Amino acid sequence: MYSRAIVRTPGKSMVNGLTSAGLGLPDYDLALDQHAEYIRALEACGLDVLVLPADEGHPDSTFIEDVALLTGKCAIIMNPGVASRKEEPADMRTVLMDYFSYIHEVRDPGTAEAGDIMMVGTHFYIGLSARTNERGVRQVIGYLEQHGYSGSVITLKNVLHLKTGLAYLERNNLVASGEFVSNEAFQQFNILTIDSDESYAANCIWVNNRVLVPTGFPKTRKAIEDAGYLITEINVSEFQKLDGGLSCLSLRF
Ligand code: CIR
Repeated sequence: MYSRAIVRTPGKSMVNGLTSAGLGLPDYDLALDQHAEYIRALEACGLDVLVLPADEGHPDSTFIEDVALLTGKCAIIMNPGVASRKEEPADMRTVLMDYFSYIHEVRDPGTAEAGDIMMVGTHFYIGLSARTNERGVRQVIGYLEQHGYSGSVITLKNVLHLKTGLAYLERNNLVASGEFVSNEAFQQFNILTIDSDESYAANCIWVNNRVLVPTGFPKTRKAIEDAGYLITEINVSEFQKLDGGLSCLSLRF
């Protein structure tokens, strides 16, 4: 169960965020409303939410999931693999010191973004991607092993981050889309397959026995409901325009 989350308010500069979505520019005021609704949904799941102020110098900084991995025993501050996001983690040590005794850092030449890391109990699947390189993966696994955790590597083919196409819903249930559905590494899970026309919804999040899913993906909603979960739908259309999904918008711990 999670008790806390950390989010970062989007800045006006989000219109300059990185994207390959081809969905147009985000509407800033609508994004602020959607972000507020997201916070309310986390709070309704029982989380105490720390809201960090907007960081206008970094257009993608609202996607705070990418800058740290938070576990039950330690935090690992990431080293983003794209120039415009490189400095985003700068204030994370100060923020995390209030909650974690052990704080590690991924350092150059290693790069890693935590959107590429999926936690399943004490094991962490780490995507080797355009943003997370082999040196970064090795550093992350080294830190995790210091605390009794394990890690393994999944090489990505098409998606931005590992969790762009995967979400672990606890109780052995794994939401998967595209390249991950038939991946050998995941066949021990009960896979809830997401159709390609709803692939954006594969980025959903389990929060204390409820699953938050993006609005407008009825097949995904039904598949997750049928697996026995309560659902909260949240409209995050303005973040989708920047290739960001529900998981990217918070650090949950
Ligand atoms: C980026 O390209 O870095 C942002 N526009 C989107 C980050 C999405 N984060 C995630 O999937 N964890």
